[in-house]
Amino acid sequence: MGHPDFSKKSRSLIKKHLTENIYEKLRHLSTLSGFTIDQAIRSGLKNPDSSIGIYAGDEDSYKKFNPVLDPIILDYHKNTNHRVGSDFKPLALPDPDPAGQYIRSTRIRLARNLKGYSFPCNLSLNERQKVEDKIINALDCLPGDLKGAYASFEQAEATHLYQLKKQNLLFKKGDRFQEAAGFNLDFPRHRGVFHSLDKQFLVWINEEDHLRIISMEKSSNFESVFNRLGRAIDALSELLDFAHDSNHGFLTSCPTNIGTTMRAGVHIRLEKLEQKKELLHKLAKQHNLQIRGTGGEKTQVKKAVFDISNRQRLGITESRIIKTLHKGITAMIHAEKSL
Ligand code: ADP
Ligand code: DAR
Repeated sequence: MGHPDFSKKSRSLIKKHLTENIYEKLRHLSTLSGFTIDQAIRSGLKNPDSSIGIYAGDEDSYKKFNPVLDPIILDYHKNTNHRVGSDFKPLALPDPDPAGQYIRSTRIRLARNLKGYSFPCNLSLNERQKVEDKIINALDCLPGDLKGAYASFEQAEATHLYQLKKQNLLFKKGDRFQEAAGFNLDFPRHRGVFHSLDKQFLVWINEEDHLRIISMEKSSNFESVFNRLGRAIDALSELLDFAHDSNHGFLTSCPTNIGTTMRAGVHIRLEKLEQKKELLHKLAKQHNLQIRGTGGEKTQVKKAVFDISNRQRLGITESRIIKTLHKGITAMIHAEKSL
């Protein structure tokens, strides 16, 4: 097979950076788990509107395919390395919306993959079960307010799953980008959601990464949400080994998430700024924030409620991300009040 035939309409980074020379270099290679470049780019080939178009099938993908992954990482992150340590030192931050006029909820998530296992788009059923079992055993050891229950998509009581769904705490089957990449193989087998008793701490198992570690509150209390996540990742890091390298930081299925893997965001109602989109986008750009709909990635904004989160994940510490978000959201609330 010659060079992959990306659609003329495609503007993806994989199309931009997978030159004929690089493809010739990579086409006969496979990673330690047998994953190939052709498997990695399935999604970008099938979905011309992909922004990235490639997913890693294991940690070795970042070594074997680095001739194309590194240019993509530089293009997306404007940086190629994550030579900063992790920083989850507890923060003291003033509440940016103490009267609760604007911010509906605050959510911070991390992605992690277990060292030595294929990533979710490249997992056999047997391996996926081993990943699920390993993570559940670690979650059983969490202390204090992180203690909770696991809702397996296959075995949990329907009422339990229904309750979690109603509270928007479950994840759905992968979208068409993830479907084309192989993330939905055997769905919903060996997938599920762990939640603390107060439902402010969640772990999604075998979604786009082995773990999506989430701290969230229907509040604007950045300090409480961040400090809970810090306690959780410190505990889980004692129990599990995560895929990581000194250059890229923590390794994820999608190259957009490497480094800290952190997306910290709020759902915030900004009725006046919705009528002044150019000002809203100017403020987002100034503070290096991204805007999406509240229904998840690539969804539309509804009723002037925006999902606003950090853009930078690589080459920055976790506490710097929160401080950046805090400063940007404070500026947006100030602008909203002054309109
Ligand atoms: P991520 O990649 O961080 O998981 P998505 O935008 O795909 O981001 O969101 C995943 C799910 O989490 C969606 O159902 C979305 O509604 C929910 N979510 C994201 N941010 C928040 C938030 N600040 N408050 C409440 N729910 C949120
Ligand atoms: N939809 C894929 C991935 C974009 C980044 N989002 C993730 N990883 N969920 C694309 O190439 O557009």
